[in-house]
Amino acid sequence: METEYSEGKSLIIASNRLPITIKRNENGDKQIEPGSGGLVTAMAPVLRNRGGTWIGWTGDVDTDSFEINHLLQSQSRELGYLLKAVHLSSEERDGYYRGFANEVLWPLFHDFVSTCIFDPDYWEHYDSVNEKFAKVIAANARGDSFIWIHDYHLMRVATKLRELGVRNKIGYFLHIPFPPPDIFVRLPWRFQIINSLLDYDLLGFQTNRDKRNFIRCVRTYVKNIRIRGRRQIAEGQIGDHKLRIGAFPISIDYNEFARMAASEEVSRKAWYIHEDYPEKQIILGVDRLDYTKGIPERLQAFRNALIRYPELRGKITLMQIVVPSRKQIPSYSDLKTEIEVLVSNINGEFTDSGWIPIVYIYQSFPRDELTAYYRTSEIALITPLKDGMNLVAKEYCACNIERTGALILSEFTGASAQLYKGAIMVNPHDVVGIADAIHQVFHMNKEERMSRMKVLRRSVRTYDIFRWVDSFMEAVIAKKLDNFPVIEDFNPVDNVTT
Ligand code: GDG
Repeated sequence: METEYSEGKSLIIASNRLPITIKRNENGDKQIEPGSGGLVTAMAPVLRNRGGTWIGWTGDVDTDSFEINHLLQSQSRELGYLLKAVHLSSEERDGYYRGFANEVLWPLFHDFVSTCIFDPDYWEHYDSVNEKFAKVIAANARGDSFIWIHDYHLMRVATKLRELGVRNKIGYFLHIPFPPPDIFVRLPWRFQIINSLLDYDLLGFQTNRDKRNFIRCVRTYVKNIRIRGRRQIAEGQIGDHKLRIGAFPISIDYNEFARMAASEEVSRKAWYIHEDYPEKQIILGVDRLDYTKGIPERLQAFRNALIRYPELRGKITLMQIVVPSRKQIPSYSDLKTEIEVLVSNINGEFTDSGWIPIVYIYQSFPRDELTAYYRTSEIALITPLKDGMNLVAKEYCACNIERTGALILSEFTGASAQLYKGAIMVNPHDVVGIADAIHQVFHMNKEERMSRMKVLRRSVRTYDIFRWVDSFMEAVIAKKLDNFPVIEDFNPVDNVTT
C-alpha cells in the first residue's frame, strides 16, 4: 500500500525504549548494539527512506548524557536514521517506568486490579516524564513530520505536545489490551488518561475488542463526543478535533522467521534439541516472566493431563522457556518462585526412568536458537490469562515449515482473533480444558494438523508486520475507511460442539 507518508513525509517514532541495548566491552567502555525485534525490522526501512527519527529511553539511568548522545550519533550513521535519547534519573525510572507503567497500567489493563499500586507519586512522574518525551519530540519534529507514539508508557504525550504548540498529526498504538469500563473506572487518573488519548489523531488497538472497550469507556466518561462506529476504523469528533480509532493486529516478519527456520544452522540445532527426547512429542511454552502469561495455570494443566491421561506419561515433554523480565518488581520474583516450586513438584511426582516431564529453562536465547525450539516442537502451548497480541504464537506458526505442528492458544490473547480457525482454543483458567486439549492434540492425525497449520501460516503470512505498518500509516490519511480488512474477535461459542 503506497501512502502519502510512505512517499516522503518524515516520521518520528517514540517508544519507552530505544531499539538498542547499551553494553560494556572488555575495556569497560560503553557500546551500543542495535535491537532486532519485529517492530524495528518493519520500521527501519520506513525511517531510513525518509530520514526519520526514533526517540526513547536507553534503559540506563543517571548516565553521562553527552557520552550517550555521542554513541547514539555514530549508531545513527550506521542505521541510516536518527536515534535520540530521553535521559531519565533513577527517581524518574522508579516512578514512571517501574511504578506507573508496570505497577498501575500493566496490571490494570490486563485485568489484575488487585495487583495495582495506585501511588500518586507514580502519577506525578508519569506525567512529567511524558512531558520530557514531548519536549524531545518537539525539538526534532519538522512541520511535515508524522509522529507515531507507542504503548502504555506514553499515553499523555499528545496532550503535552499540543501544550507545546505542536500541530502535526500524531498517531498512537497500544500494544497491550484496553480494559472494559468497569475495570478502567478504578484508575484514579481515568479522566486524564482517556482525555489524553483523545488528543491523538489516530488511535490503534490490537483487536476489535480493545477498540470497542475504549469506545465504551469514552462514551461512559467523556461528554460531547460523537463516534461513528465503522467496523475496523471508527471516526470520532470532540469540538473541532477529529480522530480515528482502529484495530490493527500487530504481526511479525513472517518471511524472515520462515527463512531462518529453514536454514541449515537452525535445522541442525532443531535436530540436536529433539535428539534428547526420542519418540516424545515436545510441548513448547515461551514467555517473559510475567503473571499475565498464565504459566502456573499451564503447569497445573499439564499435571492434570498426566493424571487423567496416563498414556501420555513418558510420551510428552513440556519445555517451558521463561525469559527473565522486570526483576526489580517484587511480584515478579514471587512468580518465579511459584513456577519453580510447581516444576519441581510435578517432576518429583512423575519422573520415571528415561523421562522427566518438564524441562524448565530460565534464560533468554539468541533468536536463531529460539527459532530451533519453535521448529522442533510438535505442540506450542500458549495460554496467557490476557495478552495484547502474543507474537510467540505467530512466530511458532511461521517457523513450522514442516506444517505438522499444532497450536493450543488462549482465547484471551489478541492473536486468538486471527488464529482461532487453525488453533485449538482454550480458556487459560480451565486446567481440565487445557489438559483435554493436550490429549486431543497428542492424538491428532497428521492430516488434521497439516490442514490447521496451513490456515495458520497463511493468515500470519498475509498479515505480516509490513502490512501492519502500512495499514496504520494509511489509516491516518485514507479518504475511504471501508477498505480495511475486518478481523472478527474469537467468540467462545464457536468452540461449543454439542
Ligand atoms: C507485548 C505485549 C504484544 C521471547 N523469548 C526470547 C525472545 N522472545 C521474543 C519473542 C517475541 C517477543 O519476545 C515476545 O512477544 P509477545 O508478543 O509474546 O509478548 P510481550 O513481550 O509481552 O509483548 C504483547 C507485543 O507487545 C507486541 O505488540 O504481542 O501482547 O504484551 O517476539 O520472539 N527473543 C529472543 N530470545 C528469547 O529468549 N531473542
